Amino acid sequence: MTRLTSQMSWMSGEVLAQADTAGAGQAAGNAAAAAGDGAAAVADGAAAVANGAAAVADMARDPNLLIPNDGSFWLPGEASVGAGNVDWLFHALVWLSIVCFVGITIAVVYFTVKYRARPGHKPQPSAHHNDVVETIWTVIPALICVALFVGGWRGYVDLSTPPKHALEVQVTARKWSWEFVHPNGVKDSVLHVPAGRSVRLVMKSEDVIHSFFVPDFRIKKDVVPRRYTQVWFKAEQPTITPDQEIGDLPTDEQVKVAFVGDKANKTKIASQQGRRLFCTEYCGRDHSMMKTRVVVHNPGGYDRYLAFKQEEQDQMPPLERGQDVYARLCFACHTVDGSARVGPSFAGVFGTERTFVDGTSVIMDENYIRESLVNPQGQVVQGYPPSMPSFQGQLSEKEIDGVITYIKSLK
Ligand code: HEC
Ligand SMILES: [Cu+2]
Repeated sequence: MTRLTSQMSWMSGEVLAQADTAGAGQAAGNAAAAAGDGAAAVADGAAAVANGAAAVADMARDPNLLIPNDGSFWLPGEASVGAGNVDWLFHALVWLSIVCFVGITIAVVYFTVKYRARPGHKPQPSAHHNDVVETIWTVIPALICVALFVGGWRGYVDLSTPPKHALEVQVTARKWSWEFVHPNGVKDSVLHVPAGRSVRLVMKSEDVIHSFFVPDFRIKKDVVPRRYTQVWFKAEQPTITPDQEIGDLPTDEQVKVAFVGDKANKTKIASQQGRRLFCTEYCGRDHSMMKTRVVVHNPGGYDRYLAFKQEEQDQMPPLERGQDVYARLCFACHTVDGSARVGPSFAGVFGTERTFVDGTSVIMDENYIRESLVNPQGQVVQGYPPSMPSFQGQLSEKEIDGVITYIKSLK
């Protein structure tokens, strides 16, 4: 049943996306109307609905999504080893339901007509019980249920036990994006994997419950805060052709720098097609935007992708790096637009006086930001809870420099 529901939600994903945004539009509308600003509410609502329509159009148009035509009425094409088992069970359930439904309906209609009340007909005596018939109608459904259970159980066990030596990718879900971290430290918002190799995803959430779903691979797993969940898959078919892969990185350092700075590779990676990947647990306002793709590489392509990304991330200018860190780690509690979240906003604070709960104060400079990161409980800003976690040992020197540059840049 869960599988059935999941597939239905997969099929109506675009409708849901629209419903989400329409709902948000309505909520915004209500709030504004309550404030006595009817016209603005209508305008807001209309804007939200227009956004929703654009989002749906976007999803349909996304040229990077690979949606081949080998799917059936019920399911998209199978793109992972083991997807066949899931489909077999799904079809067995569907056909079983159809056969039972049609059979029972025909019998009901037939008996209703045959034994209908009419003049001259008395009620027929009915048998008290019949051991043979009762045994048959108990044993056969029981066997069918056991068979379905065994099929489902085996699939579940298979899904929760990744093969040893699988490639491991760390996944972080947050409102409203996915982040994938590869063994060499490369971070990306699109999942890249090699073809023909088992991939194990170790997943966690930074806020609410999300759910990882790749319909073509038939894998789905909740991503939960304060706990790791895992899922694995093995995709045999690359989603791109060999000439859509980037070339080998040159070995000479100087050439390498130029090669990495070259926008062509960046563009090439950004346009590599992949299979649909999205969050399938309603997780707040922009849930429908929590979608990306899985690019499956040809032999060697994954390693070149990793090498390129690593060089690129090494050479990232401080401002971009700071922005990157902010989006990954600070965004949940700090805004850059002046409004307070859990902690104070980063907008326009550099160089201003900060007052702490113990009454002391200091002008925010580079050292103060560094201190806030490694020892946040040392100076707690007045009006805020002492709830900032320490990032000591979790951020590199380069990343701290980046954060400082970024905060300074926010006027
Ligand atoms: C779980 C919430 C949380 C996260 C995540 C978090 N902070 Fe904070 N941060 C706070 C709170 C609460 C305060 C205010 C209390 C205090 O000073 O400890 C604060 C204060 C600060 C201050 C001092 C601000 C001021 O106005 O004086 C800086 C700088 C800062 N955080 C930087 C960061 C950076 C950079 C990150 C990401 C790497 C980060 N924080 C992640 C909650 C958080
Ligand atoms: Cu989500």
